[in-house]
Amino acid sequence: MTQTVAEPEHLRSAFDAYVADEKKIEPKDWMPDTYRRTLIRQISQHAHSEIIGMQPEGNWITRAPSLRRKVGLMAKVQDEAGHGLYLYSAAETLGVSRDQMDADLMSGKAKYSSIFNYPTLTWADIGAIGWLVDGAAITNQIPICRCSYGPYARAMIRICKEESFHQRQGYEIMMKLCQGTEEQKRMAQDALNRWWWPSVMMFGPSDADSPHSAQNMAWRIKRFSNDELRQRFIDMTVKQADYLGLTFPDPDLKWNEERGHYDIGEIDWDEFWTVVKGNGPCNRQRMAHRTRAHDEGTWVREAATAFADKQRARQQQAAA
Ligand code: FAQ
Repeated sequence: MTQTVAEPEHLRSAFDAYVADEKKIEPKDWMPDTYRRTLIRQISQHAHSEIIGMQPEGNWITRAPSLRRKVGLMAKVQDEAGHGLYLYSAAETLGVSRDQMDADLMSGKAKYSSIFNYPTLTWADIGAIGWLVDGAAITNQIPICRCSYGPYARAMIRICKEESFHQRQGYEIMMKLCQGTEEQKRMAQDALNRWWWPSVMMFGPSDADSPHSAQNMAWRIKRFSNDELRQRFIDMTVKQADYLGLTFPDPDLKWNEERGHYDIGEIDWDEFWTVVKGNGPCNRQRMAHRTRAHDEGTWVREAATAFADKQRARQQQAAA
């Protein structure tokens, strides 16, 4: 990232010291332009991920196997819409408009998490998403509750509580399937087989190939590197799969006594970058659906704006 405006050195060093002292930056505080831009990038991508992430699960609301499962899934998908909204609001405090963020998503300029470009083929995928995708999301996001930017850190506290509930509902779906018939257990295993590697990839490129990590860690936006968080997720999840009686689609997965961690096989980074660059199994479908929903919501945005204008005019008349 290049700095476009020369920034006073004393402001920059005061900022660095403030952040190093674990103090929170608030919207009206001075901040380096690169810090502002990197936060807009990360928070808006995070918001887009929540909104696009509603699609693979929304696909199963009408086909959930019971009323209880339908209620749980609807609540989860609604929570994700809420997370998107807190995050868009947090990004707006940095001076970017919601319209701009929407435009960047729909033009393909802004990214969203690679994981949401995979299809949900069976009900077991809803269990696997809750267990693995929310499990990975929490592992990555709990440290963001201590992020140096106040509005992002505060939004993450509630989001993590809700994600943790989502993870449990997913694991409970997997548990029921694994305790069910042979066919149900096969569905659970098939879902783990398909969602495991994409979940491992969610943490982003390995540290050596992560251009933003060093600066983001210095600014206390990130607290741990992509590989550290990935390892934490793997170590936690292997034990959970053992309890379910499921196995991983990775012959090289094994405990490394010396490191005190599980080793895994080679991650297919070609697949990761293919998906990130827009050519995964569902990228086009996700964007077409999002664009259609945005267009169909035009009248709602216009009506809300007209109503707000009317209220404002009434208040001004009453005050005059
Ligand atoms: N997919 O240098 P780094 C959820 C991009 S929410 C796509 O390592 P950074 C809830 C990265 O943007 C899931 N792109 O970057 C839910 C950058 O590209 P850029 C989302 C990826 O920012 C659950 C380039 O690669 N979570 O799941 C991915 O330091 C269930 C270089 O990477 C967040 O957004 C990826 N997986 O670290 C909803 C958490 N990874 O921008 C529904 C907040 C990397 O230069 C159902 N974000 N890239 O063009 C973060 O913690 C960070 O932004 C990382 C990436 C860790 C994602």
